[in-house]
Amino acid sequence: MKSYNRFFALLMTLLIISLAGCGKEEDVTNVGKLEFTQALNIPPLAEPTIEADGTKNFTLTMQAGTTELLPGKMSDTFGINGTYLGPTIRASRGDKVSFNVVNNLEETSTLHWHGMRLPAVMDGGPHQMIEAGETWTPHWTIDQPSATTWYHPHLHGKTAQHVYKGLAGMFIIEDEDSKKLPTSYGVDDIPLIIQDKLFTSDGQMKEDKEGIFGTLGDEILVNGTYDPYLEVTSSQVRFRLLNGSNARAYHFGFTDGRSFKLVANDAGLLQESVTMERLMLSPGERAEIVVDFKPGEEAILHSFSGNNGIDNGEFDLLKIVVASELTETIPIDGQLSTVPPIVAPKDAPVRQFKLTMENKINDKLMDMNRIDEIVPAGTTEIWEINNFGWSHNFHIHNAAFRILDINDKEPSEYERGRKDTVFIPNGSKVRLVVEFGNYPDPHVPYMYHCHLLRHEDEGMMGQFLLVEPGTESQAQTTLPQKDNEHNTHHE
Ligand SMILES: [Cu+2]
Repeated sequence: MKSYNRFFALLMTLLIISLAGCGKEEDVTNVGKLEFTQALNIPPLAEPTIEADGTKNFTLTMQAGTTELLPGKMSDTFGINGTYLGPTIRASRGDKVSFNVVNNLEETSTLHWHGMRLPAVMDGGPHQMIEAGETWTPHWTIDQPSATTWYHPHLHGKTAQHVYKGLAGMFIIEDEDSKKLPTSYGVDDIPLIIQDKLFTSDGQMKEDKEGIFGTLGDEILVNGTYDPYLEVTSSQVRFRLLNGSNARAYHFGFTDGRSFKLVANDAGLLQESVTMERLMLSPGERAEIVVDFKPGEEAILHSFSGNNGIDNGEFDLLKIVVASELTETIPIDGQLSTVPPIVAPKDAPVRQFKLTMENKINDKLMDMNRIDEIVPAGTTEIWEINNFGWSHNFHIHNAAFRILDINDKEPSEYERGRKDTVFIPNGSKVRLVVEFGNYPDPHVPYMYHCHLLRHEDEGMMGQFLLVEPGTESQAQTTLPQKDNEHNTHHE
């Protein structure tokens, strides 16, 4: 029965892709169109104020504005402390951090810390709404290995629109291990936020409300820069890749076929680097790569085409122009992460999740008042995800996981690190060993969901409570109609 369903799902997807394709999807490309004339924008590092107890306090102001995304054309955009995207936040493991998230938009939003281990009430999910004009003040202690994480709104039904308009930024966590790699921000440690866009002829961003996956653009912005180039001055550069797109997946590589070293998956460093030439990231996923450069050369970071419906098309992403004299850095060698891999305990509980054509999880659409799963805090479980629908992916809040197997086969070497978001190909079964954070709260749920933002907005999301182990049977399975939705205050 299962294999029949999978076969049927695969057949349907092929049919839809070929219909949707009809020349359009497959021909999408910007290759040959770019001249690489704009210096890549590097989002500024957010400057915290240090409170008496050492807490790093950051102010993030969400606002509307206009931005020259395409040369000579102004687009209506959203941004954080600016008109498009937000600053990069950098903090170290052990740091106490706090935020003033000011909503100067004319509408409600939220700000979610994707990849962060923190109490549910600080998570910035659909329940932590920030009304227009209000300020939300989350705070927590960073307690997880170094990683490239990010922040973006998570208002139910509006996530796609808010992220697409520009509300997103990178959040870098450092520890002793991450210092084995280049760390000079903007010099040899470069953030790359990749987003695809559809533009009207007068330069406004437009969303696709019709397609199966949501917006799949034909133009690319990197850190908000169109037609970008980057000058590098170091023999070895670490790039932090963030797929900040609504639906598109990228197969990263270089047009000259050069290899690079993958050093981190979403939620942390690998045990050792893996040399590779192509790397796929679906929406919300991150990776860190280290690339070697020779004096005076040029290289083009590119996305190659795939056949998953969300990755059709060829794109040049960034031209890298290498200086004639380079700072030599120590080659990456040996052990990177000293954090033990996530291991499933014997008799680890297994939960099953079924993704379907109607963008449902276990035959249900998201309900803000329904708790779908109750998980003992601090435990490690196996989550088995079976995809009978389109291409989807799966993100779990306040957790890190390791891919146990994909269709019963061990994952490739490059996808054995710590992750929080994973691509689930149509017709596949992916098993994850999930290590949950240890912040029990019987009242406020965390989310798990597809990170194709249209799917998420349409309800491809579930809610789980983390509770004190042993109290699972007493936990509530419904939430009061309106609570915990007014946790902000007027300034
Ligand atoms: Cu999906």
